[in-house]
Amino acid sequence: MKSLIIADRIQQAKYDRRPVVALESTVITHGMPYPENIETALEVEKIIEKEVAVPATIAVLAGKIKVGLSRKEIKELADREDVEKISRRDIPWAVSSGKYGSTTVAATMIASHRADIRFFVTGGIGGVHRGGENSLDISADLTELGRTPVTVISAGAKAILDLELTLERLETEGVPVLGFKTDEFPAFYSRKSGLKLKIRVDTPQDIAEIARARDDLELKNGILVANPISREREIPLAEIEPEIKKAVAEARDEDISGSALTPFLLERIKKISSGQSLKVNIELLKNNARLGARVAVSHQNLEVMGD
Ligand code: PSU
Ligand code: MN
Repeated sequence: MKSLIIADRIQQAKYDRRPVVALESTVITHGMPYPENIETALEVEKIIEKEVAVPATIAVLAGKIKVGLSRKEIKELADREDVEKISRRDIPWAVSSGKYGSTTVAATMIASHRADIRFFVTGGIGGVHRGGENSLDISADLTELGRTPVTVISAGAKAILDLELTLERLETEGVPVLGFKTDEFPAFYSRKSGLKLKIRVDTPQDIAEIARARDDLELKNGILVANPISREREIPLAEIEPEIKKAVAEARDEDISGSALTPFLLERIKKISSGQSLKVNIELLKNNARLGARVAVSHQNLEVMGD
């Protein structure tokens, strides 16, 4: 594939059968401000390395999808002002016109799958926006989870969304949603949403085993792991909800829609919460990186045991 470049160190890691974990880049360019974005992106990679797995941050660089950015490339991406947010629909255009782009959950899943990376860490996935029953603004992340066999480790879907409709849509897409040490779907900034999950898992190995059962049966769907933020760091739903409502109303007043909506809402909530939401966002990314690496390691061990 001439439009997809897999970094040598990632190819080597795959060859050596070491566990590799993919990371998205939209959260760097459109999800967090400078300089927290660079700091977090690099720190998250370090956390994965500490768990003895190999991090592979993914983005589009001058029209090539690159799997496994170097630290220098991560910094360059965060510094540029012409970086497009790339979801599935945008990939052919970004490649043919030589763009720089950061990949969303959907686009990162596609690239991970092409590079044979099975586990991918993010903050929160996109989902059905509030009012989505009328606007039909439903993130391509959900359809991607329905068709690409990558396991996504997240803190659930972003609280700016309609979480109930998001879960319904995931069910339709055939996506198992696994609550890590929880019976409830977390609400990104908060541990609880009031929405019950059917499947609870308590160890990384539980998750790896579910992924293996899926592969054994050649089911091609993704899996979503919902890993709640810690008790000490969460912003309770009752506290953040009025702030989200304010941001959603502002977006409506300013006619913000399409792919600009998620970045707009995240930025507004950060301002309204005086930066507290950003701190939580960083914390849950680190949390997810730790869990994602452990799942990849556990999965690798099961493969080696070969049962
Ligand atoms: N999670 C975050 N910050 C983000 C995103 C997720 O904490 O910026 C990004 C992800 O890349 C996700 C995208 O795939 O937002 C969803 O955008 P949309 O709703 O336009 O599909
Ligand atoms: Mn959208």
